[in-house]
Amino acid sequence: MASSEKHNNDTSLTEQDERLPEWAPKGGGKGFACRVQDGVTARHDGSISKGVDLSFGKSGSGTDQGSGNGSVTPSPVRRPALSPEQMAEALLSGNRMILARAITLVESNAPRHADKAQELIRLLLPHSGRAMRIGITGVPGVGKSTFIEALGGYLTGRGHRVAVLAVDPSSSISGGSILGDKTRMETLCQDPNCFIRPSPSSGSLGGVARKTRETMLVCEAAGFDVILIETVGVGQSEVTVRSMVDFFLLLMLAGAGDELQGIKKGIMEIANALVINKADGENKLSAERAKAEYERALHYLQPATQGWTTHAYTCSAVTGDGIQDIWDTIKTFKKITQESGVFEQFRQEQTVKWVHDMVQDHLTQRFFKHQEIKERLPEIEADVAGGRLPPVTAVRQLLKIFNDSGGI
Ligand SMILES: Nc1nc2c(ncn2[C@@H]2O[C@H](COP(=O)(O)OP(=O)(O)OP(=O)(O)O)[C@@H](O)[C@H]2O)c(=O)[nH]1
Ligand SMILES: [Mg+2]
Repeated sequence: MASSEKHNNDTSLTEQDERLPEWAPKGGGKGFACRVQDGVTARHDGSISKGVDLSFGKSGSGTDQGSGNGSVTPSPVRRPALSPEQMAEALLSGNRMILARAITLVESNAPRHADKAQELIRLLLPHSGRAMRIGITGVPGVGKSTFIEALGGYLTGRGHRVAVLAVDPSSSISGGSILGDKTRMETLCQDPNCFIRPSPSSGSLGGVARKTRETMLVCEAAGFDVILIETVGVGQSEVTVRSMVDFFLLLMLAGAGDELQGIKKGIMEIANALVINKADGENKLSAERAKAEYERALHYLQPATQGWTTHAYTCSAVTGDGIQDIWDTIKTFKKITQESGVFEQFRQEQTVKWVHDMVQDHLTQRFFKHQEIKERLPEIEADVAGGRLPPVTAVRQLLKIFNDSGGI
């Protein structure tokens, strides 16, 4: 139709562009005006429109919004694909939009992304490892997100660059506390020296952990020097996070006289610091009492890290009291363990364990996805459940099926 043709050809924005659409009632006036908007250089997610000069590297303007020289082709559908080399180069030069894209690539479950993601990790690996990696755990509601907001803000205020990641296996079912966390970390979210990434939301705990580990490496290569990983202190996720951080902090609450109840001894044994949160207002006194009780309990436990005595502390994530003390503790821990060599040794052990975990994950996946196993498994399971087949024999049978059909 003539009017829309004119519309498409005329992209200059003048008063004359305000014209009545054909569906407007007669005499509708300017309230029914419509205008054609010019294209923009960057789309809502910060990606760059096709046609924009994509010169990565140190010479650029420091953003990835393009050169803004007007060479814009409006409304491209796809973002330009970047090679792992281009991504790595942009990341190392501090390009934040590329950081989000690189993490999305690393987190992708699509088989076509796997090789590219691994190549990217390989390129970034030599530039990673320089951050202090801190795990933060505690029961729901203890104040993990509020604590991270307080500690993160304290650190960015002192020139650190902080990446906040999460391992939340429940997010694969419920969407997790992703939105909740982002709203609770409102100030930190807007801090240019902080990057917050919610938990990858699919797969087993092993899968989520692998992605978080790789995301951590990407953030380190991008120049973040403190990594905070939040995980909820129930189930297995805290043990998994322990295996990827240098310092592990357990947040706790002061109970009414029964401080040690409900706390798994195991989790205290893997912590480098017990922090009684919400030590403010009326709670302050009971928090101090809880601290003394935990100190006594810690006496009977093996220290989590050789050469470091785990202590209890109090803090208030809301008022910020005690936050500086905790950061000083983490710095002292780093100094002592680096000097003794325990820091490096622990990281090496973690990397080796990571390899073992990945082999285990791969083999398990391959096994259960194998066609012949899928066909025979229900019958064998039924026999085991019905008491007709001993579990050990079932395992032998399954492994034989897998081996004989070329599974390995
Ligand atoms: N008084 C006081 N309240 C706090 C403190 N820290 C957190 N809270 C409150 O405790 C509630 C839970 O805090 P969150 O930071 O969401 O706790 P969380 O551990 O991240 O919770 P989940 O993500 O659900 O596991 C919120 O209402 C906070 O305002 C504190 O130091 N003092
Ligand atoms: Mg939280």
